[in-house]
Amino acid sequence: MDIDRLVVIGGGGHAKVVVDAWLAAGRAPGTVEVRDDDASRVGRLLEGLPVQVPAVPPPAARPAPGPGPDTGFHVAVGSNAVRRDLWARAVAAGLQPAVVVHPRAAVARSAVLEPGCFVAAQAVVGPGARVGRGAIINHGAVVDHDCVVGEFAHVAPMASLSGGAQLGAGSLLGSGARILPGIMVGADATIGAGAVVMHPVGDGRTAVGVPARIIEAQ
Ligand code: JB2
Repeated sequence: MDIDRLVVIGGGGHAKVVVDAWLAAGRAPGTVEVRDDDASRVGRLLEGLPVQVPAVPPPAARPAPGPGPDTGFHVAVGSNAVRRDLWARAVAAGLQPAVVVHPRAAVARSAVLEPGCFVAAQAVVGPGARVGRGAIINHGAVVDHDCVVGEFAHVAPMASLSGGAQLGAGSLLGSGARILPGIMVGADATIGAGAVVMHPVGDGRTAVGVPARIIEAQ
């Protein structure tokens, strides 16, 4: 979806990154608004923009349908579970999800970016790769050729998936962690910062270290 106005849902650190990516593409500050459910954030400036409540804009706060700018929403919250919930609320309210890609990310022509995902500055998404809806590819992360990042997953800064690797829906690949070629990590899994995943990791598991080993829940 090509849009020329953006509603950013979330008013914390990740929202700053998303707003910056939007503005870095040369768009005017008046084309983006920031919304949060946390009333204590109202009026605070986020990258120069005042935070408004509630997170999902009520109909009266939306542009009238018809000719004029097309508006999309982007949920900019780091928690995969919260991001998924806010996404569902926004879609139920009739809003359209928008992909946001920093102009200095490198996304291959044959990569697929599903609705509402985010690709940060210096990130790479290789040929044939797929990034699921609502997923985050954070600063400097690498999603190599033919990899799959599931919906509402998060590839943290400087983390990487080598060719053909997979990260399941709702999973976190921690900062600087690596998944070696063709290895699969399941859904709702957590890979600790700096880990090197050499063997498959099942749904809901946590793996840490080099080589990565499964640890039980504390
Ligand atoms: O249950 C919730 C909820 N929990 C947190 N419901 C709703 N509606 N909103 C929730 N939030 C919102 O997430 C807060 O109101 C706030 O907008 C945001 C949390 O902001 P914070 O700055 O704590 O985190 P973040 O999610 O923006 O960023 C985290 O994830 C990024 C990927 C941080 O860890 C960053 O350092 C990281 N880069």
